[in-house]
Amino acid sequence: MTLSARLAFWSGVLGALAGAARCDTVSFLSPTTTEQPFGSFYGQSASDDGPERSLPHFISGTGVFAGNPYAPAAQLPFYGDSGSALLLPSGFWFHSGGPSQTALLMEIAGWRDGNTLGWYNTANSADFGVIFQGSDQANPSNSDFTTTPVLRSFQPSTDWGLWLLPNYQAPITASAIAQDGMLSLQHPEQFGLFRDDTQDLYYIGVEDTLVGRDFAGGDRDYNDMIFSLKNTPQVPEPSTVLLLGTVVLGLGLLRLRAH
Ligand SMILES: [Ca+2]
Ligand SMILES: [Ca+2]
Repeated sequence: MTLSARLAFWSGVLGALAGAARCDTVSFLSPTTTEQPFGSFYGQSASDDGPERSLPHFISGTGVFAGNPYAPAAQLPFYGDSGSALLLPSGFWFHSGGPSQTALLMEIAGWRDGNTLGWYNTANSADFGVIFQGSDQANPSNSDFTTTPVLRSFQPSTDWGLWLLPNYQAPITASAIAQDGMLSLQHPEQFGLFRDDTQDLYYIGVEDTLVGRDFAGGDRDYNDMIFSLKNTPQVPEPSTVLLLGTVVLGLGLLRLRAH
């Protein structure tokens, strides 16, 4: 084998390993949940806060968010249930290797001083962490949309979801999350989940008053908290690496014999 052929071979092997490392990082209760085109459902949202300040405006960098350097300014797809006329978001959770990086980008909410966001272990909701405290503020006020991102890094469990405790001022407890929290698995309609595939980055908007599965509650502008999220893909299981290594070694031995 020539040197260039060897390099091509090993870069192929490394590429295969990297591909194995990039596990799917979001899962849904409903198997029909897929990426939906921008413009349907969330794209038609109005807002009680005033015109042109709902989540889709932030995603597309339009309305009051025009020129905001932290708005993705793209028509990103969102995750919804294509089996429903309402495009219901399905309960979702992440599967990742951590740590996760997040940036609070916007809060337009009467409860912006109290809304608290965190992660929880989907196998045990007593295992949880706070991501953004109520006192964290990305923009100065409900009428000043200048973003100064609040950056956070956290190490969640392997399978984890998001919770929001609306206007919660007391120390966070597991029972408060279970009783009062809006969990991504039980209340997926509180979260708008968008994904920028080019950067493996999620943009998530939260509604801090109960929307309900009939979408009759809240004003559904999903701008009460807007943040980006980047997860670390889970590394392959040691057994997978061992198997791939054995295959590579076997291929090498076969090549040696062929010579
Ligand atoms: Ca806040
Ligand atoms: Ca709202």
